[in-house]
Amino acid sequence: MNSIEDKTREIVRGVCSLDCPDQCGLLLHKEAGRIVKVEGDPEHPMTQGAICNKVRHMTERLYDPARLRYPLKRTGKKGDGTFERISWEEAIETIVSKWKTLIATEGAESILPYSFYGNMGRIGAEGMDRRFFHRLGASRLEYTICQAAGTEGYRYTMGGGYGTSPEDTVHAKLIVMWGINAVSTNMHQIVLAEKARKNGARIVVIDVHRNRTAKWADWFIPIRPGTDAALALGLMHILFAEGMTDETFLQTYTVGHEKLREHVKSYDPEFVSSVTGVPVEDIYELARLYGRTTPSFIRIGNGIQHHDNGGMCVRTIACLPALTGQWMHRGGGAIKGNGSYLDFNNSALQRPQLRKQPARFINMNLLGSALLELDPPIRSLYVYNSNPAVVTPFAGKVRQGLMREDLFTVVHDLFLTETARYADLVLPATSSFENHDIYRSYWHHYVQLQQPAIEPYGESKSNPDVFRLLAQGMGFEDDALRDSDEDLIRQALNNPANPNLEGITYERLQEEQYVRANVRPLFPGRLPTPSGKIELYSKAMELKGLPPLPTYTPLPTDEELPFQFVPAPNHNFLNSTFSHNAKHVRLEGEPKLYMHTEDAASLGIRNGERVRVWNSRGSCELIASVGEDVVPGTVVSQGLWADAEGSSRLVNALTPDRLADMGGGAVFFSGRVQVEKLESAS
Ligand SMILES: Nc1nc2c(c(=O)[nH]1)N[C@H]1C(S)=C(S)[C@@H](COP(=O)(O)OP(=O)(O)OC[C@H]3O[C@@H](n4cnc5c(=O)[nH]c(N)nc54)[C@H](O)[C@@H]3O)O[C@H]1N2
Ligand SMILES: Nc1nc2c(c(=O)[nH]1)N[C@H]1C(S)=C(S)[C@@H](COP(=O)(O)OP(=O)(O)OC[C@H]3O[C@@H](n4cnc5c(=O)[nH]c(N)nc54)[C@H](O)[C@@H]3O)O[C@H]1N2
Ligand code: SF4
Ligand SMILES: [Mo]
Repeated sequence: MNSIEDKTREIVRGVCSLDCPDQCGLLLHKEAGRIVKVEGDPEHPMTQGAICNKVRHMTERLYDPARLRYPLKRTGKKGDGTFERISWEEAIETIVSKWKTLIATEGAESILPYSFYGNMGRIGAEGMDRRFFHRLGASRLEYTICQAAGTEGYRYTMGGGYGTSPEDTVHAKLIVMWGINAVSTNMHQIVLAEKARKNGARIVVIDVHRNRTAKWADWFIPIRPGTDAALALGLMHILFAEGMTDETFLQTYTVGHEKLREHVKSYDPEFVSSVTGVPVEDIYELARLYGRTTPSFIRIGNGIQHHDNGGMCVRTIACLPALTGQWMHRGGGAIKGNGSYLDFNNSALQRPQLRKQPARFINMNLLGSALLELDPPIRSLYVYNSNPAVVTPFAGKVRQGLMREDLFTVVHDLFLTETARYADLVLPATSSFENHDIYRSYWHHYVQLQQPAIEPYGESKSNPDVFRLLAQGMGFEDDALRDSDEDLIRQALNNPANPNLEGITYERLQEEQYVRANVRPLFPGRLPTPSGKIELYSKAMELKGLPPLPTYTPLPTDEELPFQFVPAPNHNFLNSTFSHNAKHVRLEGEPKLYMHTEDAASLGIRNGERVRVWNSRGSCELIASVGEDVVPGTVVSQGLWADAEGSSRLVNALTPDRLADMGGGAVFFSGRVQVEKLESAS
């Protein structure tokens, strides 16, 4: 059994459902049917009882007075947030009758589901929902907002989301955190790196911002945004030139190393320095440190791939460990994401064959244009597990789309988010602790189970439950739309195509809670690339019209404005989750804009003053934090803040909705802005 009982209280095991690589094991302390405390489970092999501050305060969110309890219908203007209570029967009937009419008049493609991973539970995020929308024939969403560009880039090099086993990284002697703020976003990688450091490892951080992770590192290398591929190529230049490569590994396990050797001759350290702003001596020092240290490990973050050239940047960095043969050493190599090791049976889970006709795909990063410009138009939007009015690029355009009177919008969430305020109908969602679901990390190798730990809050329902009701309302008779949560879990786990999951059954998860997939070292072995090897030269890229060798391409001109704007995540929120919860907002303080002293001085801006940040797309107001923590010419904000009365903190008002070089990815960090001082209150 996975519950420990005494007379008054109960502790049950749980999983953190947030979109975070660590996917911690939790202990949920219950009293009188409520969760009163959330702690880390010391028995979880990877997370070992440590959890972040955000989730330690999870009860503040679970029982926040603002949490939605019942379905709502809009009574005021779109965006006003005035609603009245209705019953679930009325809500489902309204949706079904609206959709039946739309399907009859304009076709099912006029309906667009919009979701992401606000809850990582697989059957809630990509199970019954996918089945339902396939059967409905709705337009199809491309899930590109997070890691799409980098995932595709990494795949060209390595064949999929396969990297170093995180537990092995304690053996590394050099750890490079490249474009990742792991102290905030992957805290157990920091725990492991700290152990490695005790054994003599050196920690290097490469970032545009001296963030929490950079402050903790042994060596922080500031770099200009969007230039990391040039730095990686400069390192390769030196590795080849100074004979620090592992020729046996290159011959045995890579393709294209001769071509790469020639190609990187043009990336000499002087040129690379002029592009990246990293001094020539530092480029040499880093190359020699990397070339002479074994095992060395690179944690590739999401920051570098949220740029126009992000896919190629990740593909390029992913080539580095091959040059020195790091994959042969325990703890050596790289992690971008490890999700592919734990692939569930997606076709059994999602049932694409329920779709009777092909439908158009819509890139989620282009939601604004999709709502405003598509022809034939989208007439209905169904949002769950996501808050697009805050998280999408060019969010002003998204909000303009959401204002359309003729757009029938349904939002299923735990809170009246900014997106929900534009909805015609709002449906209350259960929290993950009220649900039955399975989880797989995209960093460690454990599969985890969440069984309902508490009753649904108010009248809230889980995602699969709502889709089962909608299917019934639509009159869909398919068995697949009636499967229980447990059926879905069993079907997802049964994946003969992925031997790593062999032996991981529902029963075992019930008993053991955390089950490690049977992941083995990548080498010696064959990769799922076309050649079976690490592709330093990629034919597949060539066929797609991409440069087949790792290449640096400068960012395109966004706008002729002085600053590169990098609106990254913050410590106390998880994307926009927690931005509605007073406790977490207090912990985070104010939305800041980090600026270099010289830049601030040239604009007459002093530390702590309010500034307006703007470009042609929009504007927002932040508090200047002036110092030496960002490279000159770059300004950094942190966090996706909830709307505030009277001023805009919507950083995505400014971000471009161009697509990255690969995967249709988002380019949140490639926009340019101007900054100006607002009249100070004092
Ligand atoms: N506390 C917290 N944890 C989170 C999240 C959160 O919002 N808050 N979000 C979760 C999600 S969905 C994700 S995808 C991950 C993201 O977490 P990370 O992988 O850490 O990625 P980001 O935080 O987007 O960016 C990391 C760093 O990239 C830097 N950066 C930006 N541009 C460049 C560049 O051109 N070069 C270099 N070298 N650095 C650059 C930024 O300054 C930032 O410090 O975190 C997850 N965990
Ligand atoms: N400027 C800027 N913008 C960014 C980023 C950035 O770094 N900078 N990061 C981007 C990245 S990497 C990502 S992943 C996206 C994330 O964007 P989103 O996936 O939209 O993430 P959240 O803002 O956390 O919103 C998730 C919503 O789902 C709801 N939710 C949670 N559980 C459930 C459930 O079980 N059912 C239902 N129906 N709802 C639920 C939560 O209450 C919350 O409102 O943001 C992107 N936006
Ligand atoms: S948000 Fe991340 S670090 Fe925090 S408890 Fe969840 S999985 Fe662990
Ligand atoms: Mo993400």
